[in-house]
Amino acid sequence: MFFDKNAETLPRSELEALQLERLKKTAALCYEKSPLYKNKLDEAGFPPDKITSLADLKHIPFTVKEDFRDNYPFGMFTAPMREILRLHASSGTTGKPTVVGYTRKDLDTWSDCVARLIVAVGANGDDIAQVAFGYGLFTGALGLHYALEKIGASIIPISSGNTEKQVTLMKDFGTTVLVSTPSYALHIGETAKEMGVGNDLRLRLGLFGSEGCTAEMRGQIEKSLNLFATDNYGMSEVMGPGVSGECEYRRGLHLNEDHFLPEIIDPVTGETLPEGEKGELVLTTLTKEGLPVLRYRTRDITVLTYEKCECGRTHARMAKTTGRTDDMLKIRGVNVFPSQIDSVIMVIGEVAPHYEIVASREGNHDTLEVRVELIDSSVLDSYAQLEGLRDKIRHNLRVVLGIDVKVSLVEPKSIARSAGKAKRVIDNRPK
Ligand code: DLL
Repeated sequence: MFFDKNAETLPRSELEALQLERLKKTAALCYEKSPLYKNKLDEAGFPPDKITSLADLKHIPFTVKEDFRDNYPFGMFTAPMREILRLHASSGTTGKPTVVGYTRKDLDTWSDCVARLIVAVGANGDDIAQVAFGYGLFTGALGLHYALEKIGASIIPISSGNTEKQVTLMKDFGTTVLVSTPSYALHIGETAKEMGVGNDLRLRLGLFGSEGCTAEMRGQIEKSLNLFATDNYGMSEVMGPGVSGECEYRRGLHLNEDHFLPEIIDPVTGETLPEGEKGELVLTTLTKEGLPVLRYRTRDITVLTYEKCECGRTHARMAKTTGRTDDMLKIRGVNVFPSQIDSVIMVIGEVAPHYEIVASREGNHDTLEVRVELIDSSVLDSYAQLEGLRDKIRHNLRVVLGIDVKVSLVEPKSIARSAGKAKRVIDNRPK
């Protein structure tokens, strides 16, 4: 199903012509209205009038998260404040939040972009959608909210948290679509089971995103909530949700390429990589007015394919991200991505899908501990059973990671649940 079939199935030559025209416009807007971009482009000796093809993109300098922080709060905006209708912000682990602003047209484009993605997985006007993302400065809740409104769904703007109430309303209101982070969906599923209402729910579709979700974790969510789980991706700096999302075939996430121009670069050298190679995703906005970005380094690692999808969409697809360049833990010289650990834990039947990863330093030696929650605490009474389970997890982790990891099995319910993005990594090593 399509929200905007024409745009979503544009032949590639027409799409590229449109992208080039929009790229020129966006670069000119940045150059004219933003001292930051004027300086960047002048320093690179590449003012916007030099752009003649999409290949010229590589001459444009990158934009990074620090640019937002350095220009806090509104220094990156290219529209006057009276034209900015909405502000959102995302707080990182350090420093000032990144602040983003939207004009009326930006808000309209945003809800169109998200609407495309949710219609692509079958959401429609008959749905009752429970938005369990946190409403507020985070782009997730309002991003999905206005798109659901646009397609005519009935929205329950419950926000995140208060999980038992989530389950009660889900049952009483006959919620058919759940919108949340995948980790919160797992927690909702667990709570529904404890409340004994698992079989009374009418959920059919999960619109998840905002954090990684391995295939194994998706399997867990689908089993516990009995729904079709789909993934959508985005970031505040570029728009919020609505950058890319799966269609019903779930073979990668379609990028709204008429609004965002994607590239894959080598995160170390910054060189653009050819199609099919894995690297860091870089995005340029093509239609934004309030806060356009040129070559924003997302830090997310993925791979793009331009092959036409079975659903008929022509827009490039990105693979589910395998992690962020800044998520990666370097343990004794080996690169470890939390998603690798996730894929092991999620398929071990005796443990819950809740875990923590703790990196420490002993002398000059980095160590990694994975704390996993048991489903049944009686295992703790049997040394042989406990050791057997610990050995199995340790072995499976060694196969995937290539290094030895300490595995600790902890009491059921002892690892904190998250109502938003799960924070699974604790890095105690000195900086
Ligand atoms: O998380 C926007 C969003 C909200 C997307 C709701 C989808 C649904 P930020 O808080 O700025 O924005 O975080 C952006 O989250 O660079 C990725 O590292 C990560 N991320 C977002 N979506 C996904 C996803 C929102 N589907 C950062 N899979 C991004 C993996 C994701 N990581």
